[in-house]
Amino acid sequence: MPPTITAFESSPDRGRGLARDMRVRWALEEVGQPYEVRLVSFSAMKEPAHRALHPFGQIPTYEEGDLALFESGAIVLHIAERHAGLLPDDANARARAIAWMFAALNTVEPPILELATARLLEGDKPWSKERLPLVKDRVRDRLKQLSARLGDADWLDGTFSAGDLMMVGVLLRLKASGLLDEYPNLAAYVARGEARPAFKRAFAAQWAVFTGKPPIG
Ligand code: GTB
Repeated sequence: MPPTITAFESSPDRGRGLARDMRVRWALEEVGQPYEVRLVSFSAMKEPAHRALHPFGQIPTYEEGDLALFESGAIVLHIAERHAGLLPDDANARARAIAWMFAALNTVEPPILELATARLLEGDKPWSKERLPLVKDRVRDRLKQLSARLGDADWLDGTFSAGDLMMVGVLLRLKASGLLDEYPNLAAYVARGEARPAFKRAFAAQWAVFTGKPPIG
């Protein structure tokens, strides 16, 4: 039986691939594992049946036999550990790839989420105009540091790994903001991730949920 993941029945991003099921789909495509998707509505996510899988009433979840997981990072790590293709064989390189996964989720993603909150949930507050530039600068700080580390390399630590998958997945949220374009090597890094056949297959699958059609182009 293939694993089953959950995704938004109706994604607020209108199929742009920004919800976190995209990372899980991408990881499964990279390792060549088939999977099934159960679509859940916002209200179903808060019901006891879904909360039994995800204590915070969110997507994505992952069910495989008697294993149920939540948290996109934990799910991608599980997939990467069980199947070849996302973590190097060398023990030290493997540990570094996992460190990049944590860096993506724990160091780079928080200011990006803060920016989304500032824009989407606090945009109408009287102090919003004053705060937004500060929040943007916190994102820039992280991008500058990441850009310096990546330099002219294709990937963060040698070959493509789950660390890159997670980092690209996190940075994608910035595409519409224009901030990524201030760091051309990061914009090119994200484009390299998006150009991977496994990314394209994952993107097409989540796009079809929203549109009922394959992506254009
Ligand atoms: N830390 C958890 C993980 O990494 O898995 C976070 C999971 C999470 O935030 N899930 C969101 C969710 O279920 C969907 S991805 N939200 C519903 C709820 O909390 O009730 C976050 C997301 C949502 C929408 C967009 N978008 O529209 O662009 C992007 C990302």
